[in-house]
Amino acid sequence: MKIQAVELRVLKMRLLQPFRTSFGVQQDRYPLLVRLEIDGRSQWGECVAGEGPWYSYETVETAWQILKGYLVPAIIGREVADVDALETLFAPVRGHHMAKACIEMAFTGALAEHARKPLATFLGGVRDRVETGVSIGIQATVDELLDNIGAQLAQGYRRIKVKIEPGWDVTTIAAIRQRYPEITLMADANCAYTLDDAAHLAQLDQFGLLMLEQPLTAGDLVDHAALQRQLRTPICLDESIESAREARQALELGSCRVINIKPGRVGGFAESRRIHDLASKASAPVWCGGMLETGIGRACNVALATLPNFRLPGDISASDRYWAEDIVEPPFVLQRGGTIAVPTRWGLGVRVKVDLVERLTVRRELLR
Ligand code: NPG
Repeated sequence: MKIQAVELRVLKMRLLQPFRTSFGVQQDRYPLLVRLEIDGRSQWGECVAGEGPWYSYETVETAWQILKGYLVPAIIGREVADVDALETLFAPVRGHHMAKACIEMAFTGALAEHARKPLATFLGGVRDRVETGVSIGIQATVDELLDNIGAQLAQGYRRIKVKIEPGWDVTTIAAIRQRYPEITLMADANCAYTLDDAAHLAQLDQFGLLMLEQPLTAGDLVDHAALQRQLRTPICLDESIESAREARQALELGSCRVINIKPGRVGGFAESRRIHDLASKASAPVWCGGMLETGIGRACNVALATLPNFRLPGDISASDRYWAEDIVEPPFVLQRGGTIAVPTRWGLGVRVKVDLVERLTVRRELLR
């Protein structure tokens, strides 16, 4: 597989609703897309880095710089036989897993297409639809949140994740449980607490949450282990798990009982697979998170979520949850039982609407 050229683009896309987390509010998304030219064909990938260094130290700007300065020069004009070879070429660059992941995923899409298989089948997936939940940002009032949850349930979503932060946690979750006693519910703190909040967070145990996601700061596996010992609610780690190494350490230390795998966060599909297998061995379920992706990243997430140990619904909502018009065809739609169908065409499985991408592009560079 010869990588002849790589195009980088940043798009500007307006989210249908602003998304508020403990990091702040997001209204516009600036997805960084890569297009690999391999054997005369285009393969698209999406980088999940955010606009600022809140969720991760990586940003759209740093990813662009690392891609242009280091990762693309390492592969351009080269025969790259497989993902192992690609990972070896990227290994000298420390970290920057989001920048690496978009190339790795596009390259894997090319391999799947070459093998004449849908991405999910190529990765070893075992299902033709994936269960999906929805992630609801922090709202202005509890009533608004309750109405929003009602609307998502009416649409067919089966698992509700709400964002929490100090001041918007125990009483908010109590109100949700009172209105919706039976729903599958979880909370995501995006690193907003410290171990000093353990007794406060333990009050969440009474609400039967599916899990509490990333309560403490990202690098802190030791304090997460101490917190997990004080909670009945399973802790799920997201920001803390940048690669299989942290996954192994977290499982060994007891820092979590569940892992959120985002292929775009951990360096791509191969590293996701390693985390998936480690968790499987430790009898810890995994699920696929989301980063407000366009249909390109979503197609990757859907494919990954077909692996056997993805046993919990993902943050892989339908395209119309995010965008007035997605940049892929067909868009992802919510189907019976709160599921999304896995594309069956070879490779990525969806067609990129190049004209629309062109119109949304705010920055572009072709590297040869
Ligand atoms: O549906 O894609 C989605 C969003 C899911 O809540 C979600 N993502 O912390 O997992 C997260 C959160 C997030 C989104 C974080 C964007 C950072 C940026």
